[in-house]
Amino acid sequence: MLAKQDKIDIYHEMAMIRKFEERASEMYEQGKIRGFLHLYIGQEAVASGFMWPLRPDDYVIGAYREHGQALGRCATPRRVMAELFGKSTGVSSGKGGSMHLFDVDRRFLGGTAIVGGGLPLATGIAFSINYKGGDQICLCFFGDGAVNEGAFHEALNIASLWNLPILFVCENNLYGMGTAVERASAVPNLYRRAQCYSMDVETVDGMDVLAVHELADRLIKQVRNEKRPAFVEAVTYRFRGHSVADPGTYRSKEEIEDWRRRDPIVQFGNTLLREGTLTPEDIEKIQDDVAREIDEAVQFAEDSPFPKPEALYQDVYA
Ligand SMILES: Cc1ncc(C[n+]2csc(CCOP(=O)(O)OP(=O)(O)O)c2C)c(N)n1
Ligand SMILES: [Mg+2]
Repeated sequence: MLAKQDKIDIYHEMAMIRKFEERASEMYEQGKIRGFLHLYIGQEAVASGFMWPLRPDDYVIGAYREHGQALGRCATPRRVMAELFGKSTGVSSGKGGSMHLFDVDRRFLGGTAIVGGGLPLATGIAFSINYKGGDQICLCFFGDGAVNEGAFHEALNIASLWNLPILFVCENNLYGMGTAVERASAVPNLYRRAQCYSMDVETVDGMDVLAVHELADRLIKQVRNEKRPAFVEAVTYRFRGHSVADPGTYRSKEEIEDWRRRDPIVQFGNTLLREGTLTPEDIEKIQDDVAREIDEAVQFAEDSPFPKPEALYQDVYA
């Protein structure tokens, strides 16, 4: 059970992630952010619900739609925004950008642009946890598109065979770029793809943060205690295009509207109002606080310098 303050903090975090993404989209249109920008809007309940029960010494791996996950893992909005701007104060010193957020202090080890590329990394991290006799876990996020990559199958096979402490979280937002899951996957119930590797599998409504949190809390404890991998298919939806450059002609207006009615932040806000945890004034104040916090993050990014040319040779692994 979540304490009252935890619920308020989770609501604040989800509202902050949403506002961050909306402002990032504006900054992209103004040419302040370049390259790819994949927004997480609509999927906030997955990042917040899964991240909340983690310990600070656990590890997290994301894919390339990972702003929400990096922010949920306590990377401050100012350092993530600065990274999107390519500034030296960013989480990856301005050399990673949107798809390569990395925060070693918070054990957020990417941000990977290669679809499915995070899964073998998670396997290696979990192997190192066992090798060193630790009791951390690795939480590994990826999209529905990754399930059809060879790396997915190699990683799940080894994780199960070697009893690795990984919680695999597939964010099934029903599309990989413009391709619907049922057009890409012979078995569209993605949890069934993991079931054949002899691990516990679950599905969850990825628009309901309380349901996500309850499941995450239970499975994180299970993975930690049993030192066995587990798999979750969180069914969710991205309200925007694949990237900000996507006109999104492959989805109907009705479908998008249907999912928007299940907006995870609005739903959670309504629950908190109904149970008396928050008043409408509290919600308004949280929204104002979040807007200020993100304004400050944008200002910080604007004011920060670009990396110096000599920084090209720093942080290079050889
Ligand atoms: C190995 C590889 N193949 C193809 C691509 C091109 N690509 C970029 S995103 C994407 C779709 C991935 O969809 P999904 O995993 O469902 O993530 P979502 O965008 O829905 O979050 C593809 C095919 C890539 N980045 N890496
Ligand atoms: Mg997808």
